[in-house]
Amino acid sequence: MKRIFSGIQPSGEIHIGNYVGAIQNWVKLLDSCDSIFCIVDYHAITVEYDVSRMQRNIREAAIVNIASGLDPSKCTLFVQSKVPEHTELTWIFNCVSPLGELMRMTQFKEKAKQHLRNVNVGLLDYPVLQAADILLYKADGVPVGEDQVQHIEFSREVARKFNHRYGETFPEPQALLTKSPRIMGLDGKTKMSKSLNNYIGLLEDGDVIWEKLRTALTDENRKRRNDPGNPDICNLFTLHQAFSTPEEIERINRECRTAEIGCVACKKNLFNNMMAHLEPIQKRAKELTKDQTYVDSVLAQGAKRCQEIAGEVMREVREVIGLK
Ligand code: AQP
Repeated sequence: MKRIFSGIQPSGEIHIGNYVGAIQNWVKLLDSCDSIFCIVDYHAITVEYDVSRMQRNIREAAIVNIASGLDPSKCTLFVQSKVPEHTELTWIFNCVSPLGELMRMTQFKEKAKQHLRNVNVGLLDYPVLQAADILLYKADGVPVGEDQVQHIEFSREVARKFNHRYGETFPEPQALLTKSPRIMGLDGKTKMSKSLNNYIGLLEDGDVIWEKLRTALTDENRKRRNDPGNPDICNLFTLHQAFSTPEEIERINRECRTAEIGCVACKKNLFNNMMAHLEPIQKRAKELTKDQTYVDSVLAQGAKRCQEIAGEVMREVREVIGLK
């Protein structure tokens, strides 16, 4: 059975970009892969964060993931900092990682601009920690959104460099994408992101979601109701593709281009489909919130299994690098 690994940062509310770009794929792969999912708290501390909210964010990330369909009997879910081998392997990978490549990473450049007063080494080293996360479990596949493809490419390079220097040890993992790998924020300008106020949270109330959709940017060139629109450049059409049926997507595509449907009706349609999808997740999340013991036990079992795998792989790594 192939192994997949993927992570999510406990950096705020999990949103429909995370869900459509990554979590849906995680759920789809559960039956065919040995699936390991990680709440990557070490990644989340590379930017300024509210220390008092961290544990709540970690717990909420676990709850949302389980409620979204990550059945704990079919996968392993754990918190990164509970397996210290992640940081140990990061150091070893630091010593084969090209600095120039790290400085050219798109996410680093964007984050460095966003956090001018806190361009720390961790921000630069983020892809190395990510390579360690993945390779510590010798994962074959990494289901992620498009924003992470460059980092997976980097992980492949780290595996190649390590193998070249020390002998064949790690597989080269493949990025696995969904059919909607990049969801833009409601402003239509930047990627939907927890750390930017441009998202629809998976657990948000219907009236909050409707207000966000109602005011979301569509095709900017469509000024009046009777102007034809262009779904190819409309962010909300991307969301229809994630939440509506193929027949509806086809109809919206046609009726938008001929101005038969206006943006408000199109948004209402999307809202109904989105809520039909999110309501069962929200209901399950409410139940899980009341059953903290269960959520904690899922994370504890996950950490136990990962400590075992990671311990094994690190023994092998220490041996091949001459530090046994
Ligand atoms: N907008 C998105 N569209 C598609 N996939 C996305 N992912 C994130 N945003 C989108 C995918 O979700 C997984 C978890 O990523 P993350 O925890 O880094 O999510 P985030 O919302 O991007 O988090 P932050 O804290 O706001 O981080 P930055 O600012 O770094 O983006 C990944 O598989 C990701 O690809």
